[in-house]
Amino acid sequence: MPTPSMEDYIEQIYILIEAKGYARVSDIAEALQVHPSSVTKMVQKLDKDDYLNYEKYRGLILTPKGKKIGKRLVYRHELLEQFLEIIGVDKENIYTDVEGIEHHLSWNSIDRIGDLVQYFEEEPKRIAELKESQQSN
Ligand SMILES: [Mn+2]
Repeated sequence: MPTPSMEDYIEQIYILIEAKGYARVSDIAEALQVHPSSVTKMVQKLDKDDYLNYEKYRGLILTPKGKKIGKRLVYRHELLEQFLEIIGVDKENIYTDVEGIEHHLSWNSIDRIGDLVQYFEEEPKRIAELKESQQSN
């Protein structure tokens, strides 16, 4: 199992590769607001654990294992954003709150939150009802 910090890197590398086709150490450093030397260190660890292949001057690619986990981590982040939005959390808090909780929930909880989001989305009336009940609080 990747640590929370490893998860942040895999998630960000996955997003960069999806968006641009590649992920450079400098792009990862900028996205995660860390020093490039920390990125190099982590990327070497992720390589050793078989999440990616890193060659110093050729860049890096995710292994099938890294891709699979990256996809799940991005899904988890987006799901939690959707969840907080549905329950009425203010827009400006959503990203930071998701970054704070995403690593600390079991996949069991994530799946149940997924059910709940689906429950609301398949019937927009339910979201409206929730909003009404919040207004009376
Ligand atoms: Mn995230």
